[in-house]
Amino acid sequence: MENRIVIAEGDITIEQVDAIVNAANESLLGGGGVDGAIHRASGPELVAECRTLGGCRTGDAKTTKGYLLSSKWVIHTVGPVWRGGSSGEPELLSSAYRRSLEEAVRAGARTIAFPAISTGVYRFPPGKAAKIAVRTIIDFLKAEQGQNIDQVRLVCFSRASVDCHRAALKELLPA
Ligand code: AR6
Repeated sequence: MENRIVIAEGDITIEQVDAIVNAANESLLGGGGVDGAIHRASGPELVAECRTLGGCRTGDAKTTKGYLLSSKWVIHTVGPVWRGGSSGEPELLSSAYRRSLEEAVRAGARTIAFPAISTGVYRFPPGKAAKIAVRTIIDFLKAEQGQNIDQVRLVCFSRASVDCHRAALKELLPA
């Protein structure tokens, strides 16, 4: 399991994986943060395909091609806006990770890179989010469906985010 979950620091748009995950909003029509970066790097055909999808509910995920990206697929998911934690935010964040992994398997992607969904504009506390991300990924990789995935990369945009994910991995996957 150890080498199937990798924590990296950097820009997800240059990841060499079969699929990258986008932390989108329900419109799927683009935005700021990692969503803006992915749309810029993929080119205008990405939003054109997104327009055909009819949006995406919070906690769900939908797949498009990657266009100018090196990854073949973009899996667009929508994490929850943090509203204090009693509005189903943990369950919805877990669902965003799980549905993205299901979409990866459906597309035939064996390597997948995630950003730290909901921890930017949507204000989910990074430590709590990292634990949910790592827990959900471990559970998925252990299950039968997870045998179709070789590697999940958690691509962090700051050192602090790397530290959160390292701590979560250490706690949830003791050596
Ligand atoms: N590579 C990897 N991670 C990144 C990158 C990048 N190029 N750019 C930012 N991050 P956010 P959210 C990190 O705000 O909280 C958009 O407008 C960032 O530091 O992108 O899910 C959408 O359209 C943070 O850790 O997504 C939605 O409206 C993480 O990615 C809304 O923001 C997520 O931050 C979604 O908010």
